[in-house]
Amino acid sequence: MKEGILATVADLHPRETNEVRTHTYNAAIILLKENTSTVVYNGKEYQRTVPSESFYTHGWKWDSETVAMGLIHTESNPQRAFDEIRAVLVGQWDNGFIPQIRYNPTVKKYYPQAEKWRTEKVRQKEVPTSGITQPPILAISVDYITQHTYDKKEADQFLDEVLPAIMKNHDNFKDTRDPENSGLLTMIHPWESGTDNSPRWDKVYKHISLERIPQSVKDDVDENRSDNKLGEASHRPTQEDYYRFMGLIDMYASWGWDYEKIVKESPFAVKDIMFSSIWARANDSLANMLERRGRSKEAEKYRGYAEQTKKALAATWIEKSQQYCDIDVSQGRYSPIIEPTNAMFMPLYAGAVTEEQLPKVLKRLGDIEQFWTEYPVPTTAINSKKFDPTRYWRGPSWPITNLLIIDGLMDNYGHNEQARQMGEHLIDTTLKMIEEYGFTEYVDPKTGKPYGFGKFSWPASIYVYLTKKYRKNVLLK
Ligand code: 9WN
Repeated sequence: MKEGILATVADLHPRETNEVRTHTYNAAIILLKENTSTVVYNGKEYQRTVPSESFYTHGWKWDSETVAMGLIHTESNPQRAFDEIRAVLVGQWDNGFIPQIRYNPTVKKYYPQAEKWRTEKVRQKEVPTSGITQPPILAISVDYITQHTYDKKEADQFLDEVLPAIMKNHDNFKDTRDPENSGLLTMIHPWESGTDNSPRWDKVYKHISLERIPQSVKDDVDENRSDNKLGEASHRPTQEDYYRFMGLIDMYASWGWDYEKIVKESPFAVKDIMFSSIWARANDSLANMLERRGRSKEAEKYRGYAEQTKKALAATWIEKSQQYCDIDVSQGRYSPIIEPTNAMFMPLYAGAVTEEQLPKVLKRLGDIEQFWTEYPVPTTAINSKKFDPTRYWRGPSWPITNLLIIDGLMDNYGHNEQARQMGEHLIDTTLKMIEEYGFTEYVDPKTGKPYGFGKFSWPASIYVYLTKKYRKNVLLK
């Protein structure tokens, strides 16, 4: 077996590789079943996958949307995948907004609990939700699962059922998060990005002074925060991060979740390149689905959004720093954020990388001093002062962000030999980290050591998805 960076599971004897893959694949399917939870809203039962029974016992938006892309490949095709999406949509507010968390009223393990958000006046009465959202993978997921549904008629019926809600959601994103029509979406809470304590937000935190966060909020965090007790505190966001997370929630709740005001006046408002890259691809997916249903006039609008966002993403490239960048737009600012994180590779997922930018992006991704580690892709470059191999989104490699980079390289740039080879390598290393260490939340990018909460649904569903999409031939009967 080869040593070092090129050693992947594919270097094993082929039979052995197939056995490892088949074993992990089967274990993934079992875990997805175990993490299925039934929740009752409006007297109706909904089946959904919780991220992890150890802590995340409710429904999370972007987790469920990605999990559905794995579930479609299980024997329950298409039922469980469709249910997963229905269980996301049941929490949609009247204005089209889809919240990050749909709470299960019977479970209390997670902090913050439902009542902290004070969303009663704006959400569906029977579905307790948070007041912020998460990356817009919904349309990408529904496009994928309906293309992999065995029965085309069933797929079409499902599309007709959910397309109005998806369009409403995209219209809400466009109206509330891009009022200036820049093509890039504004996200207003670190949790919305899905990469909670990423160094990308450090600079923006300077506008949220800890002294001005109400003492009652800090006391509540000190007393009730549970992630750092159920999990290892030194791997989680810091207490100051949590004061800011909860301080923002308290402020927005006191503003009645008025998004016009929040986007304009919040001290935390960022044009996020990862969020926006997903947004661009999601609009292409939505346009594809509408076209498939013969609704080409409506498709044009979302295709237009996708094109606009791709151009806007390409324009965030800063030659001097050799990267795309987020932009702090809080309270009228317009200040690029330069941090060496894996968010800079997300325009690949959108198909926004220009021909001229592509070799530069690949060079950065393939640099063993920065991102091309033994278990890539670290969330923060390993040569950055801020790199921390175990602290959540400040260093570890996560299967979800790998998936976005892999699909970006393979679907959009697969015609480029180097991009394709890097994509192939990333598929193998992502599968390998799961094969070696199980379904853990994230891993140390240098050693592959597992961290975070265990028995996690994301790696399980991503394992199924990547295997079925890229490595189908390795599965043994
Ligand atoms: C807050 C569920 C979620 C993921 C996020 C991840 C983490 C929550 C938390 O867990 O965030 O949303 O409390 O830590 O950062 O991406 O969706 O898996």
